[in-house]
Amino acid sequence: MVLTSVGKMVGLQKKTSGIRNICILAHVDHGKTTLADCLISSNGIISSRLAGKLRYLDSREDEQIRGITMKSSAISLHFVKGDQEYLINLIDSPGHVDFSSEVSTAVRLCDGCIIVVDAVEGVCPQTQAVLRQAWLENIRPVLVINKIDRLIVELKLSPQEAYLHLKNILEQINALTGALFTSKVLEERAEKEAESESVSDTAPGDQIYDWSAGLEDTDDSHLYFSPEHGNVVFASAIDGWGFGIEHFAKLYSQKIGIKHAVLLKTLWGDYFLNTKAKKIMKGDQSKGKKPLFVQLVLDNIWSLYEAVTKREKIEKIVTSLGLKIGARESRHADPKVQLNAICSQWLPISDAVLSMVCNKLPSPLDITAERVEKLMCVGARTFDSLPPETQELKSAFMRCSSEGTAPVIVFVSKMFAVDAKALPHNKPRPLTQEEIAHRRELAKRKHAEKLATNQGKELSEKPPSANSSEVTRNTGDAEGEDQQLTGQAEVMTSKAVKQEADNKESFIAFARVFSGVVQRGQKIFVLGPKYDPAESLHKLSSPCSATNDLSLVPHMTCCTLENLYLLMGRELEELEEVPAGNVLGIGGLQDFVLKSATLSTSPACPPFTPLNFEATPIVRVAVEPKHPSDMPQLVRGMKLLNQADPCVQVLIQETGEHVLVTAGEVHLQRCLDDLKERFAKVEISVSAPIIPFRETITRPPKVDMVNEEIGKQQKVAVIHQTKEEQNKIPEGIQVDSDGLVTISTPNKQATLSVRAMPLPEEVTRLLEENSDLIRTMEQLNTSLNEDKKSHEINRKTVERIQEFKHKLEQNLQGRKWRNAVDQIWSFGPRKCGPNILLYNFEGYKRSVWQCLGNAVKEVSRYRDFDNSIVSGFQLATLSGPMCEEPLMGVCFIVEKWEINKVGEMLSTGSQHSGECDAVEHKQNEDTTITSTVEACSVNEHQDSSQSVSKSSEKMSKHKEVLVADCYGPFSGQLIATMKEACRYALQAKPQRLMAAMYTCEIMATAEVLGRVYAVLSKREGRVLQEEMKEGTDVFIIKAVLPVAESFGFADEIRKRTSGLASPQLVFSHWEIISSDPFWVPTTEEEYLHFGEKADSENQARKYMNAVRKRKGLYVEEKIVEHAEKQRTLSRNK
Ligand SMILES: Nc1nc2c(ncn2[C@@H]2O[C@H](COP(=O)(O)OP(=O)(O)OP(=O)(O)O)[C@@H](O)[C@H]2O)c(=O)[nH]1
Ligand SMILES: [Mg+2]
Repeated sequence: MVLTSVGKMVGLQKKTSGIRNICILAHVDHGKTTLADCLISSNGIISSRLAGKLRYLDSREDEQIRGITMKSSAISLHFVKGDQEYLINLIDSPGHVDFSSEVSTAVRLCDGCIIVVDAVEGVCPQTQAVLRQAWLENIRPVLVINKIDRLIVELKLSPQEAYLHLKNILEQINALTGALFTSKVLEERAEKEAESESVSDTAPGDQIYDWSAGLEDTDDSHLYFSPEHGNVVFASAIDGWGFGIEHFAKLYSQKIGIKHAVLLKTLWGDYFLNTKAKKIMKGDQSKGKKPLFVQLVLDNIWSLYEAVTKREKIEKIVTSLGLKIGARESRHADPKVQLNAICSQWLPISDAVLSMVCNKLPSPLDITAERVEKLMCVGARTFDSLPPETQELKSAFMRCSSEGTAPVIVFVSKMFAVDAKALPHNKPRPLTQEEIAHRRELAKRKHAEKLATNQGKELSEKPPSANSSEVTRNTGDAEGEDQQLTGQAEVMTSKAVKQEADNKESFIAFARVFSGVVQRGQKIFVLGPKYDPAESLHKLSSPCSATNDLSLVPHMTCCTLENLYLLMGRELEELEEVPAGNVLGIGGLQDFVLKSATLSTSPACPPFTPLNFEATPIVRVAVEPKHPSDMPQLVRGMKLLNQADPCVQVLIQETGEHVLVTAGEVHLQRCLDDLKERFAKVEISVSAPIIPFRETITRPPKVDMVNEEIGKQQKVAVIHQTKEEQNKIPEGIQVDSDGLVTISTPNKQATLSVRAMPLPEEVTRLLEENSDLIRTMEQLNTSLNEDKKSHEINRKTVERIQEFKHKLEQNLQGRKWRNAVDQIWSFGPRKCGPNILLYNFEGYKRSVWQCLGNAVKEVSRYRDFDNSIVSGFQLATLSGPMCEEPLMGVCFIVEKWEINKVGEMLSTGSQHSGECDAVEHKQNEDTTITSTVEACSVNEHQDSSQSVSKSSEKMSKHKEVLVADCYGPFSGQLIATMKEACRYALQAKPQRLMAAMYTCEIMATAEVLGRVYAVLSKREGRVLQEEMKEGTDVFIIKAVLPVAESFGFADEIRKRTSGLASPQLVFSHWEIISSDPFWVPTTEEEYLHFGEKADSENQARKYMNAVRKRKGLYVEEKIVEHAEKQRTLSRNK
């Protein structure tokens, strides 16, 4: 196979119908990169002998060492099938959960994907996840069942058993697809019904979904994986073979004379061959017959493997298959090599997979209207609400045209860093003949000189070698020295330049052209995610070009496309232009694009919907340079890292620490390596992982720590404890026995009563799941309040909000929660978190449900300050009293909010100074009087010219303002007071910490099962489920594990089980730690059980104190108690 030239590729890029943009998706280690190797070797980029060993697309060192892919990377391949030529832009993606964001970036650029499933492990959690991602992006999948050799060699299944096993896997994966499909159809149907109610006639062209009628009459057969539809390939990537049943159907239709079409339908399934009648009959097992697939396909493969391992009849098989095996392979001692040589000729995997891709996956021209609309409509908007110019662009997407007039639309899904040295224009160009000759001459001369000096100095023990490699090495040396002698200055300068290039990371945008032709040097708009064509279009002068002044337009900049590249795995090839439908690399966007962006020549283009990321960044560490002076490099490095990774978060905490937030341990390690070796290039020290906690409250317990009912026994320490508690609460704050906290602002103008209540678990979960929706509601409400003409709200969004409200109502039942849902004032922290603020006092009405249309335009005395209360609540929920971690599942109810007239007046401020009412100010007379006197004297002193005959009313008002002034602005006081009130209200209830939990699925064989359990229980893991994988001796264990205990877990499991089990941890939920961090024994029973000091382990307190220590907060710890040891020592002296 000859290498395809760049020129050829450029030609292929122009034939859009022959392009396939695909990615390979699977669970970790199911063989994606190995499969990619096989496909690459078909293009001669790597040798077929190395395919599967090289893992060419894993170009990073750590990827090779660890054996897992961490970055998705792309390569373009050329494939010829019959008289058709195809260009396949292939993207290999990582399977490890930590890198699932890389999958999202890959999927966005593709039209189809290959799902790989390990024949032994079957459908795994990530298989499910990637299938869902493919589904969300509306790209079409095909299936490769890989590692079938393991069924033969490892599991030693018979062909019949293997058939059943494979059937099982297919059923599993189809069940997944079915679940995705059904939910979607139902959703679509509901939407259609709603639509047809409101809009009676839609243009026939707009009919997007052909399944409008519902499930019964929906043709979903093309969605499922089935060998007879040609979207399944059975393969062993490592042995280089793979086939779809079409291959065998063709073969046997000639051999046994049954029609090709019939065979295609019956080769997979419960059919058998009646040899006498030469007929295919249905029903295999009942008659004890072999299914066709076993008889005609699997039996052959099994006997080939047997023959090769036993080294019998190999030649016979080879000749009967009509293959030619090289002498080297046929005599090779390792049967694997022979197998590979035979199989890859007999059933070449690349042919099978690539022809399936070309037949079954769509070209860029087949992009569906549905997908286009999804890409174009961000958030709550409907396609119809977009400006007409924008709607017109839909047809450009659909045409995917490469004509000069077509608008250019490009999506950048990630930025990746490459060493500047690796860029084509920085690479050393091959030497010309003359240069080579010149160098050779120099080298020879030098060599001769060296030999002469050597002989003169010492007698070498080694005879001068005649070995050719030695000579070349010497010449190399000679060349170096020669250069040093002759052109030292030159070397110096080139060194400096080189070093500069060394240190430089160049960022390439990983992108796809959706319409038009991008050209090198072209000017183009960069549209940020918040860019809104509706708002900006009229600001731009039509005909607008990228050279216009863009400072007026928010979220839009203009840049020049400096370089365009063809992505070829580790290599980049420079291109002049790239037509629509291709994946490409773009240089020079470093300063314009952070992680992803939309580029277009048309300002009407909307930004694409953001990528769906599945992973939640949860592992955070603080980093600092070993040498403080390296700080600037570190900061720069972190910025680069942030740009180069789609998922990492880089932030500076309030404490000044530089923090990295990553998706998991493996991801963390990669980020740190990158930071140290590529981006910052300084020594760094890394803190232990910062484990996130949440703070919450619970209902008072019914039983005590020794499981006795509370209330029945004598309370020994009750008095002692209550005293202590009272000490905590400062003066001026009243806490009643029910936990209602009443507190006034420092200037005593307002009084708040707040109570905290735990939210039911389901509500907390609902809030968490719907945080995006809550954020959208918040945005809608703000724009309503500002009386901005807000854009039309998507009906779907309204429905979702209604459903959300309904669910909340369902879950907030009972006397306590009467009318609660309607009284929701805000969510927090950050206005979208899992805590609720309710108002429950007369004379106020405000609702988060405004956006549903029941807006209350209410003017009341509270109105000017309600933002302060909400802000106070936001602050309180952002950091709780236990260890300043965010709250979760807490409801604060404001039961009273009184503002005195003065306070009110302060709100209206100086504007109304003339119409000031008589100030009644009974409650706080004492304080006011004393301070007004002071204020007064100061005032008079300062301003002696002031007339004495001022009206007393005016005077008093003036004084009040001054009083207020000494405590700062009133709104600020309210914020602080609200925050305090929330905190004390919390502390009046039993507080608990919540720990982040991972779920993990571990596959382990029976013999290591015990060890897996041991590790799990040591780390406080809880096993949820254990089941045996059908047809294997592998157990699947599902467990939950606190994040706090998870560091090193994967490694420990791997070590203890000698690598036989390896878990993947995925963040799942927050769980309350049942122990009370402030617990001290209070009853006699508890005293008896735990002792007076109760110094047995309290997990929650340990966690809490660790966090407090890290944050530099006061930690209540008894360092030495009773100090008996010391006393004895001193006496002995
Ligand atoms: N027996 C057998 N082993 C295979 C086959 N294909 C791949 N492997 C092995 O499976 C392991 C993982 O292969 P990779 O190609 O790196 O898997 P991957 O899906 O790219 O893994 P990640 O990128 O980390 O998700 C390697 O050790 C391969 O040698 C196969 O067909 N048969
Ligand atoms: Mg891989």
